[in-house]
Amino acid sequence: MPLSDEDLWYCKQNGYYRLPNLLPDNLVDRLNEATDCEIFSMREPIVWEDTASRTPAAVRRLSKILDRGSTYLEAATHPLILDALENFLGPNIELITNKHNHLMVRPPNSGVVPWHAGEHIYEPVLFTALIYLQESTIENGCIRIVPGSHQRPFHSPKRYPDGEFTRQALYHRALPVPMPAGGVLLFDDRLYHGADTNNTDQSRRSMTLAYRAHDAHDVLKEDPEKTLVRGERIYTGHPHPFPGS
Ligand SMILES: O=C(O)CCC(=O)C(=O)O
Repeated sequence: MPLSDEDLWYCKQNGYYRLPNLLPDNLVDRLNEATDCEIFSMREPIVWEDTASRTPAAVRRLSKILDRGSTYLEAATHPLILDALENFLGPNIELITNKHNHLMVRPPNSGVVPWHAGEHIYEPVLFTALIYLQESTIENGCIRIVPGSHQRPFHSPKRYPDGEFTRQALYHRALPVPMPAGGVLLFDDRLYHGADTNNTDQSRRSMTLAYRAHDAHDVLKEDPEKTLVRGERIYTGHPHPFPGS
């Protein structure tokens, strides 16, 4: 569904969009069941909270989530998400498999995600989707974003040295974004974001995925790290010979 001009203006200025509708409960339940199995079987690749204790309770992140069963791809290509992405990326959308493509498990006491921007300011290409399998709250360390920071000057880095971000004016402009289970948050991957410690006794699961517009100037159409999820891989640059020449 196309966003109103005002919503589109607001989201482009601020760099994020929170979908008004939730994914269906049945899909969220199936994602959680699949994730229980992945955690229990400790199937690599995994990022551990603590590499000294490789137990299901120490699984911080399941990597390569799109290789772990069709339910994850079903979520990643859900029409609610692709319809919303069309507002920012246009009609030809690719899902990227060599960026993000993971599920944050964030078990109890899971440590912070340090402040960072996913892409350099001169790479306005990727949109990130966070798909929530469980509710995300201030207490369990929900994501914090700096609205508008995707339009910062070129010289600001993707990451600041340890602890330095919290001394920047940017940090004081950050907002927490609590989300319900089944909620989806889209943001320009250049936006500064980070997440706090999970101070509860439950996990806080969310999938992190990256999307981009099929590039009008991509002459090579088949890239194994890009899956076309909507539209077509058309060349819209200058045709040669130019019609009528
Ligand atoms: O919500 C989180 O824990 C962090 C999300 C994030 O920044 C990521 O997955 O790259």
